[in-house]
Amino acid sequence: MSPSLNLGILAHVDAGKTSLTERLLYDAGELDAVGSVDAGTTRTDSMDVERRRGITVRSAVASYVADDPGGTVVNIVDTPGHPDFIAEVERALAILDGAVLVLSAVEGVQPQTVVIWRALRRLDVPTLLFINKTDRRGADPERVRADIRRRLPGSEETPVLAGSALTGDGVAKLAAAITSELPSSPPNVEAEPAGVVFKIERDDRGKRVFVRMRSGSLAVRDRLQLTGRSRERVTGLQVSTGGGLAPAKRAVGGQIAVLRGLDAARIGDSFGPGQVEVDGFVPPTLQAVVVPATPHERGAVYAALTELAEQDPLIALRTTGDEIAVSLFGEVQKEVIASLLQEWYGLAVTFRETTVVCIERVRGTGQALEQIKVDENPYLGTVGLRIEPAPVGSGIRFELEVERGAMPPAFFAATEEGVRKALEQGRHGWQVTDCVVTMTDSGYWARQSHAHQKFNKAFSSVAGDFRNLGQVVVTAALRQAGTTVCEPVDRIDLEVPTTVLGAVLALLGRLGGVVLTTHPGDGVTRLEGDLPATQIRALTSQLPDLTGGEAVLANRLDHYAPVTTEPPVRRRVGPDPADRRRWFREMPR
Ligand SMILES: Nc1nc2c(ncn2[C@@H]2O[C@H](COP(=O)(O)OP(=O)(O)OP(=O)(O)O)[C@@H](O)[C@H]2O)c(=O)[nH]1
Ligand SMILES: [Mg+2]
Repeated sequence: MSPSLNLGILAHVDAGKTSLTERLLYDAGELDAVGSVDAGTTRTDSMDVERRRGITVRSAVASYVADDPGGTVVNIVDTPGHPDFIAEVERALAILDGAVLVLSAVEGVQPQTVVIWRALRRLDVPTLLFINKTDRRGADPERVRADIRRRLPGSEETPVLAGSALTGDGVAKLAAAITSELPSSPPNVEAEPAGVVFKIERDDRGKRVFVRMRSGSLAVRDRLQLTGRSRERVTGLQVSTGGGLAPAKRAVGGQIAVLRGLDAARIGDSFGPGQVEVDGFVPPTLQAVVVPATPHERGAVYAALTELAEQDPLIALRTTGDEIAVSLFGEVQKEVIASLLQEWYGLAVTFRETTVVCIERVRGTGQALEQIKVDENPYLGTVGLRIEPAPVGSGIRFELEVERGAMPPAFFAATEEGVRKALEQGRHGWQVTDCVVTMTDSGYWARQSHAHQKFNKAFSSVAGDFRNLGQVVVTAALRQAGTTVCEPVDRIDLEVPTTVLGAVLALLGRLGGVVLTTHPGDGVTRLEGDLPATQIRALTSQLPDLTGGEAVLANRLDHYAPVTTEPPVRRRVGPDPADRRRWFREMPR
């Protein structure tokens, strides 16, 4: 069995990753003709939206057999370059033996080049650099080499090659370097089976789960337990060979396999020992509400988005009442989600404006009580709750100050459920977090159990009573306690030419940023600071002019901070438990 080399092709958007993948496949004899991104005919940009837009959205795998004595199977993972799809790159990083970082001979080092370079160094992935597009007018590989030495620390060691994906110039040398310079994974069958899920597709037969095998061997009919999921049987198996995916009896360490039968699988799931932890990228703090073109398709849109979220775990769905909101990295992602819903599910949607996702933190202590049959309480239950702030990052804790045996466990659980539901929308409509809710009072009417008497809801408490009371009481307590709306603040890492440092600092000041450190370098200054996430878009739109396109910005969520101006409000969906009388009228037992 041949060794495998799982090779990531990474770069800033448009540097030529997909074109280079196509050329490598062609040179290796995998393709009869070289496809073109511009004509929408490449192997790895296979989704309609990718072909139409000419950008890569999802990572794709294509393989060839290298011209080396071992007949190494090179599995190319062609990744997206647009920052909205950085999550795809993050997932790819966890499975690589090596990488080719592509640069344009005209544009040189671009912001995403630096972001990806840092991630590759952090994870110690052996990397070749390829300066592409040397055929283009304005190409200056020597300038780009100097740029690389200056802006990609550590690049003096892993080799820099140059050429053109379009003409094929220099690509044979790159192919040779891939096998001679980058380490491959020998077939590893002895150890315990281990692997990680890095991609999921769906077709009419169900999920296709892409796994990078780290060790051991896996066969059809084996039962596999992914961490945190139930054990499932592998019902189908393909492995990547030169020539693409082929049905196989077993997959072994080093290989990329596509498994069927694992219905519970999600991207990022793993099995067995020795997993690589990838961090450094962060969840999105933007969101937009998805509006179905026809209201009655809301259910279908929700179901479709749930499936998409499985393939892209960072499409986090939030539903509040009738509204479906998705979390986002940026505007292009909206367009891609809309296209996917149209193409795969025949559903037309639009998006409302993108907003940042705030949270609410509890300010003081508040307490409220509803008692059975007192003051118009229509529910057969007594619930008293106290809410108070808890340390940042601790989430919501529910505790009991009443005896655990005072009520059936289901009634406590229903109270907690109501509490958590109500805290999804605080006084300003944002998720309330970092608090402790303590149940101080409880009471219920026991189930009628006399002979000949059937269960009678009119005289017996049910879980619904406590779900409703939990919402009403915690909302009243929260009103007393008060909340502070907090907005996401990003940690920014910004590199600019030192000549324009003053202007950049002034801009950051105007946008409400705080500079924490500055590191002067060779002609450039790198600074770290904090900036409210709402201002990132303003920063990225003004930087190119200010810095002659020389700025390199990376940003990630750092913390939440109280908003200093008028707090943004998110429209409440559904009845407000703070309006007690109305709630009692509209939510009958
Ligand atoms: N002249 C020239 N154009 C190239 C070369 N390689 C790619 N291109 C063009 O550059 C554009 C982007 O190429 P892609 O291969 O889609 O780049 P990419 O890095 O995969 O882009 P994303 O996946 O969207 O980040 C297309 O118009 C290509 O035809 C090259 O070597 N020379
Ligand atoms: Mg591409």
